[in-house]
Amino acid sequence: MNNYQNNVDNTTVFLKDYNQPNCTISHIDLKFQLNAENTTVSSVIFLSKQQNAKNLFLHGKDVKLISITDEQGVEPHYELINDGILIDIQNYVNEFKLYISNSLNPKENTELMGLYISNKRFFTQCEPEGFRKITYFMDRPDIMATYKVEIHAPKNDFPVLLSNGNLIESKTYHENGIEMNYALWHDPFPKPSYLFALVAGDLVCNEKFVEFTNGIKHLQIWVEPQDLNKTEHALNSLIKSIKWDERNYKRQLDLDRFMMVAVSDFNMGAMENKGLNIFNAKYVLADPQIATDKDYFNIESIVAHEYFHNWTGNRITCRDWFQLSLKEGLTVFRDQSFSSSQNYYEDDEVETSQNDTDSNIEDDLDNPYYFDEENQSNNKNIDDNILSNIKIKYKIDTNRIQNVNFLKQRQFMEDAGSMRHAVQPQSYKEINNFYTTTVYDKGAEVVGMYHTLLGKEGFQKGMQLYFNKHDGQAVTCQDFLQCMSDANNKDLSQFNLWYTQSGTPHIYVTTHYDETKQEYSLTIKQDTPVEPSNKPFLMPIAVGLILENGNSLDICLKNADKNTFITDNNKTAVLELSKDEQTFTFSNVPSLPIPSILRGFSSPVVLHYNYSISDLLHILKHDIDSFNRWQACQSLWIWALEPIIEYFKNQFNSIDIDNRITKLTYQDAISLPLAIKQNLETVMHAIHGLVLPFYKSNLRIDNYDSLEYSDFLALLCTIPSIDSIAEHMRKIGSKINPHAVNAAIQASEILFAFKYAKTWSKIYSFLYENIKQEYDYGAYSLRNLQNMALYYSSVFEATYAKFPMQQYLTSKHMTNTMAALNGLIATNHVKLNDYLDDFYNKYQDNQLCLDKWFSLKTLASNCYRNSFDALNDLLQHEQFILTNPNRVRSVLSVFFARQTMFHTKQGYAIWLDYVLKLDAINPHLAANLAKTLESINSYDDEYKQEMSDVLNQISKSNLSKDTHEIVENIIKNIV
Ligand code: HT7
Ligand code: ZN
Repeated sequence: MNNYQNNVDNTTVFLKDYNQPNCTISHIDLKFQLNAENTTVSSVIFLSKQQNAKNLFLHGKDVKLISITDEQGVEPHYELINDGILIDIQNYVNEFKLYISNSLNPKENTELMGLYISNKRFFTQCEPEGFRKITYFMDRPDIMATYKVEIHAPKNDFPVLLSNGNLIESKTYHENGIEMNYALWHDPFPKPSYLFALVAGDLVCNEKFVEFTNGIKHLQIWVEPQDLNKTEHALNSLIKSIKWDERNYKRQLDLDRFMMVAVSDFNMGAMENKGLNIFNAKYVLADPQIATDKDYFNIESIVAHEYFHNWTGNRITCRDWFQLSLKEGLTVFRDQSFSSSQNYYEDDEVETSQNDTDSNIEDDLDNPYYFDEENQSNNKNIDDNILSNIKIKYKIDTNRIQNVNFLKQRQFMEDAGSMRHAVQPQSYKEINNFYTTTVYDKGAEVVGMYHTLLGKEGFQKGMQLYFNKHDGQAVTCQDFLQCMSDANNKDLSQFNLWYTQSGTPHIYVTTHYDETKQEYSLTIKQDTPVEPSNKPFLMPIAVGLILENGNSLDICLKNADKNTFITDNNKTAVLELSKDEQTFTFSNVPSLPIPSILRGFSSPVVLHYNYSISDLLHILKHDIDSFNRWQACQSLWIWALEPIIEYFKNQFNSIDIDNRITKLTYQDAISLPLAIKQNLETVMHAIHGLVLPFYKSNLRIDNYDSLEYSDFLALLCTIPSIDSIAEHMRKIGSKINPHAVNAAIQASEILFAFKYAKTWSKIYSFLYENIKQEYDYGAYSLRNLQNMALYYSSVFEATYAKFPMQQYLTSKHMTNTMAALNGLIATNHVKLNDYLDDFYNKYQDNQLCLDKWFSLKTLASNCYRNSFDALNDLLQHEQFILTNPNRVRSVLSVFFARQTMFHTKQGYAIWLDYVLKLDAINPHLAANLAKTLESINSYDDEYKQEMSDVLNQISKSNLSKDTHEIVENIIKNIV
């Protein structure tokens, strides 16, 4: 028998071994008799076999077989083997049925995969291989069947019984004196088993009947009774998502009823089960008292993501788990476009009227940024020179900036580390380990590159062909590529390498200006340092040329390839790089320009170009591309930080905890040698130069344009995180000393805070008074700027901490509450603990707020000399519950990712202790936490040594398949 998709031990599954199933299943009837410790599941499976099929393998894990019979009521020959049952089907006709009954114990299920209990309610999680923990089935995504589901449970405890599709029947009846609840659900759309869902318990719902293009739909969101008043935002986000998909992809909601459910114990963000999306409560529940703006934003984008899966994932699904990015990369691309479009007035409409010239320029300057005319004339005393810089029309997409920032920090790290894999991996041991940033976020960039290469219309043609051709099928990434290729009549075979080759490509650009010919050429080379045998990728490189006066030049390409797109009102060329080395020449270039390369981050690559500091300052001020302005700003910050990091490196040359400064003071920062602060002075001055005129002239809470710009300014003023600096270190091949980097960031924050203390306090005071409390993009942007100013103000007046204390005491919005506490943490204020205690007392009954408190306490623990005592107190806290992933992450993910005290002997010992503890409870969670050490090779030797020690120690334990695969990979790749 072929073992493919039947990964029963520690064997590796290979993409190349894929075989079509020897049977298909058209339908399954399921009957659940729910009981916490002994649930029984009975099924009737409708099968068709291939002519010569001898055996049928049904997956089944942690389930107890009660009976198996065929249509004649006869037990077939079978063998129970590891995690499944092998059935002799030789004697059956082509179409046959099997009747199976089994039992399982949901209460014991702390892995949160299959059927489990959370707060006395039943939930399921079947992706990727959880259905086999419910019953025996061909639990592989290329088996698509319709489902009828009968649920029985005591009415008192389980008044609500939900499953996929349409409710056919519900009633109550009596059994052994107990009132029982019964519901029958039917999902008419064939689906893979990973999309099956069941929810049962005491839940209430907020519902709306909303009219869409194909009729009125019944939308429901189910939560625990105390949370009903926190569901409006998620429900509205669903409505927005449905409308957006109708307008932009011509996709409609296919069911009459669509349900969302919140659950407190969940391994990921949410799950797109057909018609019954299940969400981690953190990504559904919101009101201004408990949720930050970021929470509101995340809820909107995750609700959209799960809804969009209905077409990209559910109706068209993956042939096997190697194709995970087919649905995840594409759906992330769609949710990112959705989120970006929420920042603007207009959506990304598919159909534009032929005569409507205004709407046809969206490829040039969609959502242009206008400097408010009226406002200009009202502010006669503004510095005209600077005004002219921001008067240019351009779009600002801070969502794109944040997405790329995340990708560069996390996915680039993965691509350079031991868990490196292609977007379409070639093999795995545990598929749970492949829900990675490469599959999701690099996968989304790959989809984005089709969009950039083919243009918006070409991309849509490809999408429509994909929907029409593959609806109801389980397909591959290559099927998607073929649709893009066929719909546009373009050979994209080279593009397939983005799916099959791992590692981040680096591109090296050199330029040449020929004054006499007025020609400017760019020579671009590509290679992938971590995978030298990679073949060259096909990638779009978006380039503009900026003149000395700050204007972007109209593009005129010499020998332009017919495929080269010119966008942004003729200011950007999308060059197609396909070889190891290529030269592109621009004509009519009147003077030496500064190239703005990789606008909008047009390909997921590391760019090497020898920009001078004045080039970067010029781009920061003048580029029409907001991404490249931000990128220039990041490069400037890093240039400023480098000498300071070097200085501290010499001070922190030992991993010993006592050798590290917990919090720098103003005195420490100001007494740094002048020479190492010079770059910083230049950068701070340039950034402040953008902030000052803006807030003086343009900051009005009713001015929509200034809202977008505030968000952008807040990003420019934020010093790169340790992860961004690590990304830069990898690029230049240097190693990280986390304590030195942390000290350099702190010193720079202090110096920036003090140098422009007046600006921060004025911005802060103005915004503190004026922003409305509710969530919308405008208020979100302004609060970002407000709280950036609060942060620097707090650092400046660290002793009194007037602003954060006042903000905490008067806050009506969790964003402001959290920002105030972060301000106190940043300065290690003497009253910090009193405030954190107050927060605890106020919010201890709300689990999501309690998670926030745990995170704040974890961050605060770094402030103290006895930091590990503080952290250990937290880990011993009665509310620190290891079976709840949100709670675990609120402490351990924060500690591992954001605390420099993690990088000590004691810190690594905590990693060892908790990865081991969690592995016995929830391997998926443990394996994800274990990944923290995957970037071991990026660290200075002494850190590496200590990390190796704990890795070697843990590898000797009896680990789950999940954690074992991660640890084994890390160890194997230590250099
Ligand atoms: N498709 C979903 C995947 C998922 C998942 C995977 C493994 C373990 C638990 C899980 N919960 C959800 C998430 C998504 O929408 O991308
Ligand atoms: Zn997804």
